[in-house]
Amino acid sequence: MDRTFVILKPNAVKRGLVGELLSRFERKGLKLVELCLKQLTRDEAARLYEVHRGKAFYDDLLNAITAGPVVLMVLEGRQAVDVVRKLIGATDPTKAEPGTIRGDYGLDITDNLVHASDSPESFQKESAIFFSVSGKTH
Ligand code: 3AN
Repeated sequence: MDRTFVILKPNAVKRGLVGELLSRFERKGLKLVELCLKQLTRDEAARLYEVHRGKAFYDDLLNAITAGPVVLMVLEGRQAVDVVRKLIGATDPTKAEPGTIRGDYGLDITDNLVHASDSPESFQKESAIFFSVSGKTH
């Protein structure tokens, strides 16, 4: 079965949206296979956002994702990567369609509520930063 890796960003946790956002994924039929609350280290954040190193928004991105605890999860279901990308909506919340998470809950592009893998390869790479094969958190 297909899997994807999702992070509920610090702003989502701070605003008390964890239950609401989790329930959107569950109602869609995605199954939770990993779930944990964690304060990311600078090093973990740098590994997660390696592809963005050197971009103008890179430092802001690292500061935002380490600003407070996040919720990390692995979701399982048919075409999980694409399905979750559709549920969260466009990267810029001002452009995200109503009905998507980013379209419904926010305006900030840096702390845009949710991160989700954009390919099965990204899922493998990103989930390995936080979850070992046995499913235990590091
Ligand atoms: P997505 O999260 O939709 O996959 P990416 O992977 O292109 O988007 O970007 C990763 C993160 O970088 C986004 N979630 C957002 O927080 C931040 N980001 C992307 N583009 C910009 C931008 N133009 N200005 C500020 N932050 C950005």
